Amino acid sequence: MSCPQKLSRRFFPLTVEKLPPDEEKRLQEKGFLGYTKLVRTNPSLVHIRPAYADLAETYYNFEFRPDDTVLLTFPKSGTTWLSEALWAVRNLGQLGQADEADIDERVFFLDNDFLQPTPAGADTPAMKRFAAACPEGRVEDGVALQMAGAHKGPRILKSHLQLELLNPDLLNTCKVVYMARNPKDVCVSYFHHCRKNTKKIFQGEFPDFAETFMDNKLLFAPYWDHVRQVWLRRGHENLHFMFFEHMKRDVFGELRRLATFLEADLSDEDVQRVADHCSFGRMKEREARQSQGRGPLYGVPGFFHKGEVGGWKDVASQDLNDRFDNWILDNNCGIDIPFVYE
Ligand code: PPS
Repeated sequence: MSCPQKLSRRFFPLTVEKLPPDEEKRLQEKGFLGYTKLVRTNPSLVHIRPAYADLAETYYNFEFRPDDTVLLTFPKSGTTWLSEALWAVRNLGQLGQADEADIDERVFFLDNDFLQPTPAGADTPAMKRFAAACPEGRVEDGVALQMAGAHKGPRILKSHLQLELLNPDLLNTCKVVYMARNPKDVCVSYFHHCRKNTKKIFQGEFPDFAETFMDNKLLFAPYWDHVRQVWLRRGHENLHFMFFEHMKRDVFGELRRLATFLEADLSDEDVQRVADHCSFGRMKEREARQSQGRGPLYGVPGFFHKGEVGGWKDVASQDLNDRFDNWILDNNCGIDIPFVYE
């Protein structure tokens, strides 16, 4: 394997700027203590971790290939579930491998280069794999990006980046799957993720978290731009738009439609095997085994929290619910994405 040559690069059409100190201060006052620094794109105001600033153009130029399968999601929308399902559809003959390697070793998580950038010189198993795959690679050019670039494929790749921050040729190049989840449950799931994270990302209370979500100040926000950019392109032949709630209601039917989109020739028995492989119980069990001795998935003990629809009702007051409903009305007006809330 060798690293790809740098071809002529596209100009990244946005700038990336630091969050103004008063906004940072406001986040800290609300309880966002783990990641006190963020950057955001200008003008589209996507909030990202600082390491993104040096890699924005590289992400924008990341080359997709016709045999790639790309999963895009806003965080907490069922990324891990669908990653496992996509991997299983593509690897039905070797499902046992999922017990050996966690999901990020089987599916390339492109965002790792700014979410958990590898320190240069780190002596970790991931760095050893990087050195072997990209002997001339430079850590500062993105380990995950170069590892993915060096893989001969077919690849499964995932990202939480907005569609418009990725290569403009993406949809015309390969199959893209988008999974959306209703914003109320995304918000609750995101809250638990940040509260339980070993990096103590958020130490405040749910109402402050929800306000920050609605204010588009959370990492990867704004939520609506993320979903809207893909929803408006949902008729594209290379795009398959899915909902978390539909998977909950009819996992067999959704996986059957997914397999058809992927042109995977699966029998009913195969589809059922995929469904079983990525069931909540199986995934939770697998993660519990794999996290022993090296910490939980994404630093979140109990990452597989509930995996339900409607968890919002247990944490939000009537007042907060009303404000959320108004926010949804304002933002969904005109695009009418048919979210399911219970
Ligand atoms: S992340 O951190 O952005 O990658 O999180 P993401 O994987 O997108 O979303 C995590 C939520 O998905 C739930 N989940 C599942 N639900 C049902 N079935 C399966 N198999 C499954 N796998 C993951 C997970 O429990 C998180 O939701 P909550 O509501 O927090 O439990």
